[in-house]
Amino acid sequence: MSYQALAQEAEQILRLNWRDGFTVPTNKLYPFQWNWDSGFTCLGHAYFEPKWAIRELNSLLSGQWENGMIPHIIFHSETETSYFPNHDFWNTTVNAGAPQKPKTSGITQPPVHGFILENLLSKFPDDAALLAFVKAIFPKVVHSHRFFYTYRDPEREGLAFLYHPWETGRDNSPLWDESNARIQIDKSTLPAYTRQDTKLADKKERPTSDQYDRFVYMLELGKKHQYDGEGIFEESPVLLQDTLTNAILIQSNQSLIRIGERLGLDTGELKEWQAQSVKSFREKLWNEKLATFTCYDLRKEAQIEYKEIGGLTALSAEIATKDQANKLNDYLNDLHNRGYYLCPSFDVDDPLFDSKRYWRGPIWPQMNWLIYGGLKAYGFMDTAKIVRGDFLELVDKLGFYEYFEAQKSVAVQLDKGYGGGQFSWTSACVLDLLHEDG
Ligand code: 9WN
Repeated sequence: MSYQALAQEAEQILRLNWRDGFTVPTNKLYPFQWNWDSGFTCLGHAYFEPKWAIRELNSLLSGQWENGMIPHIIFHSETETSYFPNHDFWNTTVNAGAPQKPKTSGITQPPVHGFILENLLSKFPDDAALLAFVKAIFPKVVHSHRFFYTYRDPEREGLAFLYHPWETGRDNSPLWDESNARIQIDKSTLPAYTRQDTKLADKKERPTSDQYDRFVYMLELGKKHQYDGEGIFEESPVLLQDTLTNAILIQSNQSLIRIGERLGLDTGELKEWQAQSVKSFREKLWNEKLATFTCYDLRKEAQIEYKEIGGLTALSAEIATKDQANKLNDYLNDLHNRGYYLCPSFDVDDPLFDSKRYWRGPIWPQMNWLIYGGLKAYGFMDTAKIVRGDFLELVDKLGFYEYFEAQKSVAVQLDKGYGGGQFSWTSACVLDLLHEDG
């Protein structure tokens, strides 16, 4: 397919997934607005309906809680029943600061919106409507960061913890396996539920039922503590300082600082958070033996020693030193030379690698977009080109799917990608990366 045809299809999909004010990640599998998806989706709107980006973010922020949290799902429809868990199951009325309408989930997702705003401003630097919008929502986005520093960092380390795997955006990554194993599921007390996802996507490409039991268990634990109570930190068997979420928080802090300085807005608090977060990320999460950044298990008080995609986001957030960045770049080049598409979501040499199953191996569009930017920032132009080219090749060959096979020898035998089709962030990342040099 020519680049022009790819761009046309990307735009068609984003128009198809637009719901007069926000975008669904894909038509059936995910019928509401998702937090970090909507941020990435704005990158695509910028190329054909820039005003949609403003509406998209306004819709997302209509679900913000008084404590600052931007929920991971905004249920703009209360009658849609094709997704589990729906708004009733979350029952966010347990927290007085949750909005009555729209209904939302009770957990969050990686805070991409600061750097998405900066990206939009770089595309339309003098657009008066965009500038006014950015000024108006700046305090709300800062407040969403304050949520992480207030409710998710009780020891004031500058590193936010997550307790629900859905919050990292990479739900069933092996990262969670050891913590998940601490949860004793008692079917007689776990609320009854019916999954909808496996009716709409291939079971082999989705999390297992054991993992879903744990997703529900953790949801109930959050609910018991009004979703922001101190009891979560005290009681949760799963407490993880995630590389990706903290790197994205740092990247967005930096974008907000630059925006604030340009527009004359207060950046004092952001600068304080940022200094501490960058320091702690570097000191606590780097693993010399694995030559990557790793997540930290607060219950076990140890790093989770896996090479996985979160470690690479230290490039996009420009946290890595030059030496650390060189090591991450070497790792990616080695994978490329061994016949893998970049960037697999999990260590291809680990027995837990599963090239089909969601966050246990496949390639994810928005991750390639992030890592492409990070490689460029460090001057690794050749690797950046591979990351961009691999993603565009996968979409061209296998369609606008949610995620993709990482092994070239397997991908060549396939006629489609994995998970949901006609996917919004895939389309948005295609549009944005097509405008970069090849
Ligand atoms: C749960 C929407 C979301 C993404 C996540 C991805 C997947 C949801 C699910 O889909 O998670 O939030 O039901 O599997 O893991 O990153 O935001 O695209």
